[in-house]
Order: sequence, then C-alpha cells, then structure tokens
Amino acid sequence: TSAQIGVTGLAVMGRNLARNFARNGYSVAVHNRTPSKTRALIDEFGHEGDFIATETAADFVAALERPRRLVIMVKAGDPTDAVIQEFAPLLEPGDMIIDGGNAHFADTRRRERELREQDIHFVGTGISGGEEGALHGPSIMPGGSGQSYASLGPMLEKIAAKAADATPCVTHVGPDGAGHFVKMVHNGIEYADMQLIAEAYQLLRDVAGYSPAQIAEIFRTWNTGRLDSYLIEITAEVLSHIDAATGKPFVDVVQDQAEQKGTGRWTVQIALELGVPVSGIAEAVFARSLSGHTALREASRGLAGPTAKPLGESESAAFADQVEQALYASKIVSYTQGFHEIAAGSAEYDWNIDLGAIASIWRGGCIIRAAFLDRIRAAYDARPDLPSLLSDETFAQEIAAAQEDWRAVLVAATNQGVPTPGFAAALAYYDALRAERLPAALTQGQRDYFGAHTYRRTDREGSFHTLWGADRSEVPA
Ligand code: NBP
Repeated sequence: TSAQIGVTGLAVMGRNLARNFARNGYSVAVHNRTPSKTRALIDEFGHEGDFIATETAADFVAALERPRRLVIMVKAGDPTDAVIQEFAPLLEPGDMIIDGGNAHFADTRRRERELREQDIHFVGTGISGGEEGALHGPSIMPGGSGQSYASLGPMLEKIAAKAADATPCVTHVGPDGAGHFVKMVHNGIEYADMQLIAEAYQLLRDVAGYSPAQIAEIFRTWNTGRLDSYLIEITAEVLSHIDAATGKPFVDVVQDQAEQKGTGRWTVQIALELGVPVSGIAEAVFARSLSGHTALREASRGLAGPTAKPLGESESAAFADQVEQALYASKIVSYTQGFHEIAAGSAEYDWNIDLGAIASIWRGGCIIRAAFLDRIRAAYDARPDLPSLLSDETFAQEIAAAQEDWRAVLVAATNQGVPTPGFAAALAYYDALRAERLPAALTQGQRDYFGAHTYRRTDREGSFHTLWGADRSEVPA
C-alpha cells in the first residue's frame, strides 16, 4: 500500500499534522531525521489511523503514491534546505513538496524557483494555530502553483479549521511565496493585536484601578461583543490565573520582558522595503524589544513623570467602556495596515491575492481568529478594490463613533504617564490619513534646501528647485 501524503519532521507540529491527516482518513507516511521520534509517534498514536512508518529518505519517498505529496515540518531556515536537498533528488516531475514551516517568503520564492527547474512543485504553506491547531484544524495558507493546489486542496480543506459557517480555513493564496508572505503578515497583525490588548490591560489596571481578576471579567464581557476573538478569550484566562506557588495573580509573577521569534520583525522589515506604513505593527515589535532592555529600563527609572492615580469607582466603568472603543478602533487600524501590506506584496510579486479570501481563512484555527474577520471579508467582497479598510463605510462609521473615546483614552494615558504606543500609533495613522494637508510639504522644503532634492507644486505640473543659497528664485528641475 502507498500513502496519500507524507510528513517529515515529527516535532510537535509535524506529529500533530500527521495525526490530523490520519484522523481524517488519509494514509500518512511518517519520517523524522531521528527515527526514534517516528517510532514514538506510532507507539503512541498509531491506532488513530493509517500510518506508514519509514526510517530512510528512500523508504519514505517510496511509500508515497504518485504524484507524491511530501510535507516538511522541520525548523525553518537551513534545516529546510537540508531536507529539500536530501529529498529532491529522489523525487520525480509532478511531485509536490509542501513546506509547512515558518519560512521567510523570500526563501520560499527561491526554493520554488529552484525546484521548478526539476518540475517539482514547491508549496510554501503558512500554518497557524500552534500545536493544537495542527491537530484539530489549523488555518492554512498555501502558496505554489495552481496545479499543486488542485491536488492538495481537497486534503487541506479536510484537515483545516472550519469557520462558524463551516467554510474551511484554507485557500490557494497565490503563486510561489504568497502563502508564507500572508502567514508573515498574519503574525505581524497578531503582534499588534497582542500589544493593543496589553495596553488596554495596563490602562484598566493603572488608570481604572481594576485588579487582574476584575479585568479578566471585563475581557470576558468584551468577548461577547465585537471584540470576540481567541486572543481576548485567552487574555481573560491568563489574567484570572492564580500562581500556585505564591497565591498571587499569575500576571504579577511573570517577568515583564516579551520575547519574539522574528515573524513580526519580518513583517516590519518587508513593510519598510515595500513602503507600507505599518506603524501599529512596528510599535508592537518595538514594545517587545523595549521591554527586554532591562539595563536601559533600570537606568531610566528615576526619570520625571506622573505616576498613574486610579480613578474612583464611579468613573472606572465609564473609562473601561472608552478603552473598549480605543481598542476596537486601534484594531481596525492594525488590520488596515496589515491588509495594505498584503495588497502591496501582491502587487509587487504579481500574486493576485484575494484579500477577502484571506480574511475568510483567518476566521478559524489561527491565533488572530475573530468574529471581526467576517466583517473584513464582507468589506472586500463588497468592493475587492477597496483602497483601505478605513474606506469601508461600516468601519469608517465605527471609527467615527469610537474616536472621541479613543482620544480621551490617549489623553488620560498621556496625562497619567501610561505608555500606549499601539493606541497612539493607530490614532496618528488615522489622523494623518484624514488630514487635508500634511507637514510633508515642509519636509520637501527642507530636502530641497539642503540637498536640492526638488519638490512639486500644488498649482503647476513639474519639479522645481529653489536657489536657496543665491537669490531664492525658483527654477524648473
Ligand atoms: P522545530 O522547529 O523545533 O523543529 C524540529 C524538527 O526539525 C525535528 O523534527 C528535527 O528533527 C528537525 N530537524 C532539524 Br531541527 N534540523 C534538521 C535537519 N538538518 N535535517 C532534518 N531534520 C531536521 O519543530 P516544530 O516546533 O514542530 O515546528 C516545525 C515548523 O513549524 C517550524 O518551521 C516552525 O517555525 C513552524 N511552526 C511552528 C508552530 C508552533 O506553534 N510550534 C506554529 C506554526 C508553525 P530531529 O528530531 O531529528 O531533531
């Protein structure tokens, strides 16, 4: 017998993905560099479905039906290249290599190009949802050829998470690196979502004066409304957790230094290259890195500034409502920025990504899954060429209704010295976009002054330069 799909790399993700395929009725060949992990999988979970355990690369490849579907779930970077080099010579034209790791999309583009010469379809695939998602249904973002999706799509649809309306959370994102690009932006948005939630928490704590347990209840209430999402749900769980060793709120015994694995940073790096203002995502990445600069923080502790004084009980509830408005409005801005980056990547690399479909496949399985994504999908379905989510009438109206509270929250945060880089960056983005005139005109004047970089005028076509060092007359450039 031969397997319909193979998974190599049986750490948490690969193992659970293989089990997910098997539990859905597919025969799955499994392989790992260290064979003991393969045996452990069979010992523990072999009864769950039709597994074919293999030890050598040749056995693994031979166990697969043709055209072969070979999933790589190893550590991203060099290990992925090593595995490709090991397997590619054993494959035949038409076979598919699916890389489900967190690869950089530029690596995926390179691998896809190299393997195409051998007529092997390389399908860089973003997979979100952690180990639980891999087992019970992740959100899946495959790139690669349309031909490969015709073969893989039905299997991926089977193992993917299902949205509330039963739609599978997988779509062919676009060619070559499109899937990994979209996964990268997903993670960038995830960083922003987490940062905004963290700021809301700190405001509720320091300005409203609530305890972690009370804040958990507030998040639980928010989770029944428009903020309904996985991240809000787990925030309430984390905040209500009590540390067994000390009896204190868990959140008070954890070191306040946030770590990162790099996909948020990539999102910002690529946005800089594409010229897309993802200021909210960037602030989220910077907030994590700032938190980790312990020596710098220690050295800065004596700097002047207000200490937050909690509001009275009567004002706290009203303030919490304002924070909800600020969080929601800032969230709209983060997604606006993230979708802008996807649109820009799609244009740069000719991927023709359907933005509404991306919102749709993020509704289940992944970390940023949220009721809100239904609305984004509706916005793009209604108008696929929407210039920005903020141009959608519904979102524009919601922000209009939220903006007074959003500003009030930022005023309170500023006056009380509570850092809110995410809320502030989101509001600055919003105000900059709606501004009639930006001070960029002055920037252009400065550039022309010191570097003769020229400027364009509001009243005439063409580029101009002012002779700043002479009689300050204007000349055409
Ligand atoms: P790891 O990222 O920890 O990778 C461990 C696996 O890579 C093991 O199977 C290991 O084999 C194999 N491997 C390494 Br390391 N170097 C190798 C090499 N040179 N040749 C062959 N195999 C090699 O596993 P993971 O946490 O399951 O993640 C797998 C992928 O999924 C990663 O790219 C990750 O970024 C991505 N991802 C993870 C999550 C998550 O929540 N963990 C979520 C979404 C995506 P060995 O057993 O012989 O050492």
